[in-house]
Amino acid sequence: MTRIEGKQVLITGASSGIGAACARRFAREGANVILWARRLDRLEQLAREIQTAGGSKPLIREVDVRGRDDVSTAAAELIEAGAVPHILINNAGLAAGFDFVQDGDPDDWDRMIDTNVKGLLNVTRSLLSAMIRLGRGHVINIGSTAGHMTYPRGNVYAATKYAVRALTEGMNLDVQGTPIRISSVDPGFVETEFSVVRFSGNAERAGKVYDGFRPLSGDDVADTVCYVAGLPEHVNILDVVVVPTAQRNVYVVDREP
Ligand code: NDP
Ligand code: 8X3
Repeated sequence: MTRIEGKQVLITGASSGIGAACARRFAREGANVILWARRLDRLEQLAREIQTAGGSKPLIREVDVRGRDDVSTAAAELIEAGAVPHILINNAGLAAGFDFVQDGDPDDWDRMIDTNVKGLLNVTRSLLSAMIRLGRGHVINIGSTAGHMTYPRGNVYAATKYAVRALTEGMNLDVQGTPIRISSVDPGFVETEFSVVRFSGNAERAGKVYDGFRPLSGDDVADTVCYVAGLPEHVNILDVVVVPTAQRNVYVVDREP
């Protein structure tokens, strides 16, 4: 029996990439996973896959983390049903565009700030009080190496991930006096749909981001998240940075020619 078995684990942005990998991994560990994202068809497919592999039936719901009312309603339903997550993985996020600030599209800025920062706040605020009332809970924020160092054209995306780092620190202070744990897992390059989304569906351009080296997979990050979540309750990893071996800092990468 692992420390994860039987726990309720809410994963935002579970329809793809790191979130979907966490869903599969936590379900395999015996957790009851609760999966939120905007693409319900993807969640339905993932839920079927998890059940076929022997996992418990996931609770799925179409939730846009930017919609404060929608998030509150979805969270209230979980609380009402006695399904307050033991573990909340704040993963939903994106990069939109790759421009200098002077050329940037303010709509891209809004999407990133509204999702990566305000979305994370919406979800956390809707559930943290219930976790505190129950005297248990672990919030794991998915940050980024871009929350530790910026890179050319990374401006607003990096700013959102710096904000996630500040929120991890701040939330940890906010739960002072409770047994709640707040952690951050900060990956470097992970090959998911992230770059396809950033480049508005241009898969060829997205693929070039990972040319000449072996990036992390969603499963690699899920391993780290699972490790952080599975530690004894008196142990908390505040922040872990996980990168491909070839990645030397946020933008220096050993690439095969
Ligand atoms: P993907 O694009 O593969 O997955 C992003 C997920 O976020 C999708 O499931 C998407 O679901 C969901 N999402 C996006 N916007 C919203 C929204 N408004 N409401 C709810 N869900 C939303 O990328 P990754 O798996 O790589 O990204 C996951 C997290 O990891 C992000 O926070 C990202 O910043 C972070 N990260 C990624 C790295 C990488 O190199 N890939 C490195 C470091 C951090 P849907 O569209 O169905 O709503
Ligand atoms: C995503 C990492 O460097 O591709 O957080 O922007 S990067």
